[in-house]
Amino acid sequence: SKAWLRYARVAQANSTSSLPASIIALNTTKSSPVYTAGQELAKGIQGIFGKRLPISNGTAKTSSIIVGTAAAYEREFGNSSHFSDLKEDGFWLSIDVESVRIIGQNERGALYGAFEYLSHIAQGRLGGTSFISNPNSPIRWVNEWDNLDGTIERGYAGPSIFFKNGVVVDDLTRVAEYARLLASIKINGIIINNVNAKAELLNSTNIEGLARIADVMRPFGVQVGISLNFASPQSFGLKTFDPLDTSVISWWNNVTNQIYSRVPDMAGYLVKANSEGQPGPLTYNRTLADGANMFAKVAKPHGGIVMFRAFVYDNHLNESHWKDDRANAAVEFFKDLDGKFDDNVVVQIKYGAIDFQVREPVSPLFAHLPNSNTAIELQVTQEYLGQQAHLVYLAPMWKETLEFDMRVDSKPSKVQDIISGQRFKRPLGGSAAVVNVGTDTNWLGHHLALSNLYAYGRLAWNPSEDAKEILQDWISLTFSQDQKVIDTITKMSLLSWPAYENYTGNLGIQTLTDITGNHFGPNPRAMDNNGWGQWTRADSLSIGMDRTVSNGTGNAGQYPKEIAEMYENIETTPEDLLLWFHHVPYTQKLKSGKTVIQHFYDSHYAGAETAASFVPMWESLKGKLDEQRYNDVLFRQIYQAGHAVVWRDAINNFYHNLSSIEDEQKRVGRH
Ligand code: GCW
Repeated sequence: SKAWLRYARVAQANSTSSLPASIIALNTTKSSPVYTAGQELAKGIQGIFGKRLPISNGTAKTSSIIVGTAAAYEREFGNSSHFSDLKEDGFWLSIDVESVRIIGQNERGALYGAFEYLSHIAQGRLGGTSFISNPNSPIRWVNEWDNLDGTIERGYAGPSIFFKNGVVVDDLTRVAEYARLLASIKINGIIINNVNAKAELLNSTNIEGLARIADVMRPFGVQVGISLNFASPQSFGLKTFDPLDTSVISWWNNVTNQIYSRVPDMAGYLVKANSEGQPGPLTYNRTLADGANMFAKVAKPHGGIVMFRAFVYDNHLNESHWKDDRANAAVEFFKDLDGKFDDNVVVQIKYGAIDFQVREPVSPLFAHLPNSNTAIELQVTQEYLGQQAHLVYLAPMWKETLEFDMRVDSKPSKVQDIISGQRFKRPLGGSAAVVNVGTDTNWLGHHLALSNLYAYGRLAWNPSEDAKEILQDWISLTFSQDQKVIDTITKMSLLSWPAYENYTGNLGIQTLTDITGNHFGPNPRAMDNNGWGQWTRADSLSIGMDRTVSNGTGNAGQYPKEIAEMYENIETTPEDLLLWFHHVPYTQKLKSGKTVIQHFYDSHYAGAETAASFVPMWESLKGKLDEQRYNDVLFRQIYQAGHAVVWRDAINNFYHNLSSIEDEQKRVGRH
């Protein structure tokens, strides 16, 4: 449960001579993140150096670690020129032999600086340095899909740490531990319940529970928010939930005031409306913006934010219509609403055009909302990506999305600059990741899956960071600074996403899983003739979705001109998205000279082989890691190796049967 906050003794830290003599925390209120920072510094230094430093609020200037806000520092010690470039939540960290200064723009920033300092010394980086660190965007949230009964939708690490039997649990120890973990990666907000929300969350018992959760997370600078069920007023006895009805508005106003009177710093609301059976404003012929703005208006006086999900689509599509396309839905529903959202609404957009697949083009919606705040939605929980039974390090995939240049108006328009607000000069924006931690002691069910949570925080703060460097920091903090440990886990992790793509869904065909059920394990047949609109259009001759403007669903045309042209033309479409945008014969030649079908066969073998190679790689670390984690991961890697073979054979046999085309290497089918 310590994750990357182990504070193991480091070899270089044998001598404590380079350590200041005391910690000065410039706030002694227990709920203050600066107080937390003081405690955390003492704890970390004790672990890393084996020395307990006294914490004081004294004024000693030399030989001390001082942590506090810029304002508090200047009050105590006079003005400083170091802080002028600090942005909200940012910090200045200065490490010198006898003097460490950790100064936040606000209290939360000071805590972030303390964790940053500890991360430095925990990795044996004991040299002097001085720098300012500011976030790329203000919203760095996690979403938890926890239900009030304690189950978690798409959670793979045991039941909820927040809820049980319809109410908030009594013992919030794990919640506090989670807040600490989140603060250490600079996450500042959390939505604690499922977007498929229940009205009962708003009863008085649960509002009290929410307040208790906020109380334990507050010392870590993590603000709590909730998902709302749009029809809540009706569940509580009103005749309607029409967002323009005055009784509905005053009902929401009243509930919101109640919540904020108990949780004055509540982050805000998350809303999934008119999606997958959830209620929403369209029921009353009101727009999605009308719905979002109703919440925005009641939350605004309290400083609350409304995250409004763009995941709206018709889940009863009919595949016999060649032009039906779920990938078109978000733009169709939202583009005309641009500029109509209140300024404390943020449109939360899933990274891909459909749904958390192993490979998708960036959602075209990012290019259509220049007059709205936006955030990207990622998944740390590996819904379509092996559900933590498979190692899949996701930072490389997120980086591709964040760095993708949408070329809006033929100008540089990276997704990371759109969501930060920079590109379109928006005041708000950022990211949210669905995490779904559970009561398992290791939070996510697979020790190695924590690299994804860690990387999410790092990229939310600074998307320009390198996926490999983030990973190596995580390994060294989590396991060991032994070079072989770092090299081996790095190698496995960086091979893992391409391997998973190889054995689950090639060339942009999506994760070929059981689409109507639990989204785990191979089921290529289920990927057609479903109302969900996740289709491959595979028949005996050909495969792929024609999303061109000239002959298909027109989805390519939803992208800005330069990108649209790239996807419209089969020659310029990146091959890893070939079948996302084009319908081709199995015999279509790729740049490698292979046919599509042969590429399928070969990739599935290659992917399964890579997954199998993780086992001996991991075994080569025996003796270098504690036994429990060594064995836990070994168990998962053996499972992954076997399951990759199941994927390989299921998919290869399916397309072999369908196409009647032989594998050149005679591995597929019966011989
Ligand atoms: O991917 C789908 C999931 C649903 C989820 C939905 C959403 C919370 O299968 O379980 O519901 O997305 O993101 O709303």
